[in-house]
Amino acid sequence: MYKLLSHNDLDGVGCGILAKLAFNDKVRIRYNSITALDREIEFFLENDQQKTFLFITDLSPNEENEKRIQDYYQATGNVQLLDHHKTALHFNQYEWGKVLIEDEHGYLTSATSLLYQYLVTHGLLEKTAAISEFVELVRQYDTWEWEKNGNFQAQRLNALFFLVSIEEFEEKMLDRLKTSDRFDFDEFEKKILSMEEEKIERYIRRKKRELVQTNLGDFYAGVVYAESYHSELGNELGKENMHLDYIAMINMGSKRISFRTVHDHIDVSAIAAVYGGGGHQKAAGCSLTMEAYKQFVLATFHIEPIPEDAKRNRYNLKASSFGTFYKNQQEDVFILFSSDDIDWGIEKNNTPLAQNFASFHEAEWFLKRNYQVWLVRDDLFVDYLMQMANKVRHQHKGM
Ligand SMILES: [Mn+2]
Repeated sequence: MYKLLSHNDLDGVGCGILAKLAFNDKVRIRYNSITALDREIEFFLENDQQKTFLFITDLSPNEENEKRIQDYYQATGNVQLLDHHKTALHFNQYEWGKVLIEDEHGYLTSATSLLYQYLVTHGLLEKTAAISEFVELVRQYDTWEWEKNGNFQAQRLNALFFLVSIEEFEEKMLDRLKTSDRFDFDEFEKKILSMEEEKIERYIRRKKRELVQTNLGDFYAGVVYAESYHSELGNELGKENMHLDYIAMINMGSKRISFRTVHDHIDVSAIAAVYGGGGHQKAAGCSLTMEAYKQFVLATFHIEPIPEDAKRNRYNLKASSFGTFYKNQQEDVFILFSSDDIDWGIEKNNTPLAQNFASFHEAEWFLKRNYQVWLVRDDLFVDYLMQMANKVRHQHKGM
């Protein structure tokens, strides 16, 4: 018999599907949240016969269970942990641990891709085109590589995963992987997936208007309350707010925070670790501990969301040679300009700031981080220019 304890996300359930393909009814599977894993391990070690082979995928046991598993391994040899999280690398010290972030070809791994490789090399599962395609979609989704590659099939697979129950998803995928030559969605799935995509778009549009900006330690963070679509939302908010180091998405119901960054120089797994969580460089999470609550909820509760940059302007454009106009909540007006396209400067309420910048983006980054500004709409921009023109005319009359 086999027992698989895996994560309850797409990558974790991908492992369960592979295990069922390999072992059929000889495997029992439990999908767990990060916090529920240790209970399951304890239950397994207390209740299972020593003949059962234990797989743990996409999740890390705590220190106590690490020791218990080592004892179980020494007694039986029946354990394999497979993971790709940076925070799990210490399991490589055990014969039963294999944690790999990047494979020998330089591709980021996922738990599903690691288990696939394991099962195939141990002769437990036969490679097919359909299974390989499925595993690759899961890997690209989990590592976010799909975005770089424009592989929307991967995003759609994850969307489908959330549209149906885990049992239904498993059943659909098992049936497809056993019978099809290639992996694809059927017509009905394609229809509901396109409806779902529209729904996600509307959700993200609403959340963009709720994002607040705050300064925590050395970092500038965007904070938003969100229960769903964390990957899509965190990515979109991060890209629209490049001046923020990371986005923190708070789920009050489950008392958890998800962290996302779009920057290569920021490691959100280190930020999550401060509050006892973990994850990847660009995607991590932690429980909403009292400490985290104070910093992310209490300290940001009074902050107003910053309006989005105006999107449909024809005149007030970024990096324009006429200068670009911004405003903040205190009604200060900022003009970002360059007289020679080399040095960029900022005027605040007609008074130049001391700093100079090497590019428009650097100047805007500074402005957005320090003054919480947004690009104003054309009509406000034109109003402002008219006021200035009036002033100039009056000055001339007075002369
Ligand atoms: Mn994973």
